[in-house]
Amino acid sequence: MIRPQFFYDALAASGINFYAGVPDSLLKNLCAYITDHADDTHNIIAANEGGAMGIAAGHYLATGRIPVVYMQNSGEGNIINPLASLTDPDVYNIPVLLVIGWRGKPGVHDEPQHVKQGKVTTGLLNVMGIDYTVLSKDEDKAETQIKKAVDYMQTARQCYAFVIEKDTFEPYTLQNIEKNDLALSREEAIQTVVAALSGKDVIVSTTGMISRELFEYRTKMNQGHERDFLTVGSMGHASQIALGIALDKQDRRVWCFDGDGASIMHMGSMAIVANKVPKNFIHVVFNNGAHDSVGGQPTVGLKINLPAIANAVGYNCVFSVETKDDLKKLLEKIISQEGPIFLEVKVKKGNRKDLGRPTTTPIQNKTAFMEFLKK
Ligand SMILES: Cc1ncc(C[n+]2csc(CCOP(=O)(O)OP(=O)(O)O)c2C)c(N)n1
Repeated sequence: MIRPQFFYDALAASGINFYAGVPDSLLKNLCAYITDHADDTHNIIAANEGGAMGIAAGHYLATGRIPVVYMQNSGEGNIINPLASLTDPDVYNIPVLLVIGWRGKPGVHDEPQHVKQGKVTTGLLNVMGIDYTVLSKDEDKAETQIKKAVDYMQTARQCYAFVIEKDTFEPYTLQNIEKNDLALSREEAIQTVVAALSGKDVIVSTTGMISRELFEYRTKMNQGHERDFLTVGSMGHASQIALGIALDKQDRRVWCFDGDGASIMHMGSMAIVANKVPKNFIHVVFNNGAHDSVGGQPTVGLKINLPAIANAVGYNCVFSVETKDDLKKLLEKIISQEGPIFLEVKVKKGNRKDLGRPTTTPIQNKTAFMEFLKK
């Protein structure tokens, strides 16, 4: 394994000290090191990976220096457009060093949402004409790779990618943890909301721990899983899936269980929800101000006023709560209100250490959910 400090220092020695990206579990130790060592103007946690490419390109335009964009390979989809129409030699020819966590690498067991992306990770780079290498876990070899990559980017002015396998970086514990003083846990908040639902209601839940906690609660309560569409991938799109359902199934309430990171990733979607005025739509954002599921790196979630944004784009009613009692009272009240409703539940960071993963496959989930919707 290589030390995050070694990688960071090796890039700094080549004049590379600007980072933008979206955190990833495979890059958790590197992201933590960057968060602790680069100041706020040199490490921007972006709304999504495409946005990170834009920030990086802007840095290059302003300084002439090569920036780094870090991401999970699931973010590759979000960077295809900027790669093709911004940084490519056929357009502006801007060099960016991509650091891509390789979830779902063929031969390495991973969750279903990573399998396809893992298979196409390097193929997508090939098709986009991005030269890449798998970063070595040996520091001497990695140093040679870094020198080669920097030489290439400086000469050709083109992007280059380091693809990062599992266990490439040594452990590093984040020191600058942004603590919030909230008391309610996300899991308790999820359970409180689910307990208030009627038997006809359905939930579309977002990527990461939110779906996992929802799944475990249903198991614990012997409720079955057919009312929940667990959006295990497609980060940031749960509200649009819920909208598609709500528009057709107007006799049911459709709840979207979102994260702050996910809702901010494609925030424009809120405007589309509000504009369609689905009366049966309730958007719940469990806001812990962090990308909790991949290491707890900060989002801007608790620094912005999400309900005010929902209000401004036209949700029918918006609420924010942070205690279990207030959440319970509010749920009794909103049951009789027309949507689209936006409910922010401010929660503390962290999860149960023994939290499991869904034991049904995505196809089983889809089939059961569609059957339930027909009833
Ligand atoms: C496009 C994309 N980028 C990055 C990821 C990796 N990822 C999975 S969950 C997650 C964090 C989600 O944060 P949030 O929505 O705030 O929910 P929390 O984990 O805090 O409950 C990230 C970044 C992903 N799955 N997809």
